[in-house]
Amino acid sequence: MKKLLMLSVALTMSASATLAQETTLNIYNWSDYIAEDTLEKFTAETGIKVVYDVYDSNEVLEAKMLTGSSGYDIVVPTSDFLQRQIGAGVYQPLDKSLLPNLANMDVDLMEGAANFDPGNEHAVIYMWGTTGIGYNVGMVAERLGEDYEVNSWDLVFDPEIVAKLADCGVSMLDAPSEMIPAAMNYLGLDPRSTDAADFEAGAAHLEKVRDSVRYFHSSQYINDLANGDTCVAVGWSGDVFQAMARAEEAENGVEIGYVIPSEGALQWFDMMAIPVDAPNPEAAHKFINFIMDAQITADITNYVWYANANTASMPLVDEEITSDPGIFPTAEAKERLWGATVYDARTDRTITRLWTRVKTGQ
Ligand code: N2P
Repeated sequence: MKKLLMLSVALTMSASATLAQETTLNIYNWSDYIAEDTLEKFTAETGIKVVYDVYDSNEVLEAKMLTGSSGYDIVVPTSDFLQRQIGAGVYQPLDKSLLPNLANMDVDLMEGAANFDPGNEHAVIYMWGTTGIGYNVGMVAERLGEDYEVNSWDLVFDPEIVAKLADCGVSMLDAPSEMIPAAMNYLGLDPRSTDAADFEAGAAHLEKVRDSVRYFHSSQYINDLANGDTCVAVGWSGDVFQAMARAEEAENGVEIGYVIPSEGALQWFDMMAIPVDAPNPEAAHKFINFIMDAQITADITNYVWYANANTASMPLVDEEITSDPGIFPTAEAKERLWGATVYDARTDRTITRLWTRVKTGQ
């Protein structure tokens, strides 16, 4: 009897050891996009170990997703990319019975996300933001005059103006489906157009300012702005605010501003989703539900300066953030924002081809 009991204890122990070994969650998320303690807290609460990789480009993520067998349990595409990838059968439907914290989410914003994922069947909003302009207040004033008001895409798209800033360093996102439509919008074209001629025009305009652009990159600008190594960056809202915070912390005298230009800007949503071949979908659901906890999401917003879509978290988000129109745009500014457009494969190829030309001149 005693022997039998011991045997069953040994069996249980080895079973739980195997289980612990298996319970690893592989996450692939944007860089600079999570609070310092989020993963630690998740592991403390669930016992699930996390392996966390980062990217700074939807194209890079998409290539991995379309190849399959990425090994990831959670990825965070932007809504337009999400829709195209859902169409390609890349994601599994969520089991909402495992996501009670869905009740915390903002109904209107989730409805907006449902435009890309009907019924919110595959994904939950992680964070959202805008694509605008970060700038070094002092360096720009030195070059354009104290009275120059930074409120327009002129800063990067007017060839004469951007040429005056080239010496202090101008960067643009390496994000063709954001940069080309922004240029189209500047030319008075519909930024949501899918007409090849409009993309040609947008790209041709980018080529006119390209000589004034030091680099195209989607994460390097945070440190460069913060250190005063560059003075203007087309960038994502929270990332520019992180640059602001880093400069403040370094007490280096660098003052950064972020503007949603008066001509309008892209508003995007980044979505947590579970690949169809995720090794550990159960842990993935636990993670999505954990992120939707009011305090956890508030902690992330307070650290990365991105807006979230979690109504319950709002009272826990710093007032400095909720009241900043660069992070939570005013109703008036919202009217000037446009949503992401989902491109078919052919349009996507056009954009990729034009982007190579913009970046390399060929
Ligand atoms: C975080 C960038 C996330 C915004 N660094 C891109 N959608």
